[in-house]
Amino acid sequence: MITSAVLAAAAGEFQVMGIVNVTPDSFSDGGLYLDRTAAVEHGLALERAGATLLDVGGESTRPGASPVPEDEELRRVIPVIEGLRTRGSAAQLSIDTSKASVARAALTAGATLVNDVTALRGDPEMAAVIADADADCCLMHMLGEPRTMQRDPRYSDVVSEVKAFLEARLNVAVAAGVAEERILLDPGIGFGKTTEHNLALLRRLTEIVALGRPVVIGTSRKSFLGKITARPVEDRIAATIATNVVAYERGARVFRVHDVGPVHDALAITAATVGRPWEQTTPTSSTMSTT
Ligand code: PMM
Repeated sequence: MITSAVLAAAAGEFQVMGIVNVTPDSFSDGGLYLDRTAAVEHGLALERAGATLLDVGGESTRPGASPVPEDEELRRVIPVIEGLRTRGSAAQLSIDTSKASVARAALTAGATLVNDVTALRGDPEMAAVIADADADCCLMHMLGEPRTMQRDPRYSDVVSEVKAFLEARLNVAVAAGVAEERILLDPGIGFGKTTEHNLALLRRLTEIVALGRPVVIGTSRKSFLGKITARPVEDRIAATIATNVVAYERGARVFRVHDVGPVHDALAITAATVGRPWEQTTPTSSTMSTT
């Protein structure tokens, strides 16, 4: 069954969005899943670990990254979306792109969500592609562009400015024919933001949640976690979990992460404790008895 992130998030559940980067240069997993089969297997493994959404991306947006030509991006992502569908993935598939042509091809291949880090500013045709397909979309805040965004970003009040931006982009999307109930919003952790900016957005996330659309949060392994903990990128799971739990408690409902299993479990406990009535689930495997 294909679940909709928007509908599930609206119902108060959380969704873990597993990251499937088909790129040579993403900051934490670049080059690992460039091969189509490896990327599909990785996506299926993330699904088994608890992801109900898989975000397939063929262009790195890490600070300093250069744009990828359209044909190369298509060559990377479309076979992975087709492969996930062929292999019976039940997850909702998301395409992480700012190019309308890539989004259109991905939607045809089986994706139903467009994750656009430019919030429809990157390609004038993007809104129409999403509206025509009646797809879900995620609009993210970014100050500047990936090549230069971490060069001294400044705000007078980062939370108010990100909120105003997201509200304006929500209005643009709706005016262009995208159904409001299909839109998710993301403050864009790490996209033109210092550590203090990222922390302020997490601390005051309820102000973004107040816009009334499900909020997506992407902190996974990001450099501000390394700045605070002094841990390298491969050793930031605990920090990633902490930020996602805080974000859930402040109202975020979709969590974009690399380490799906640990984050899923942390959110399941958080949701059971502070989010909604607990329902018993049967453990899939058990190696020891617990009391
Ligand atoms: N972060 C990255 C890429 N895409 N999309 C959304 N909606 N939110 C994010 O925070 C986000 C994103 C960069 O992380 P990666 O290079 O590990 O994919």
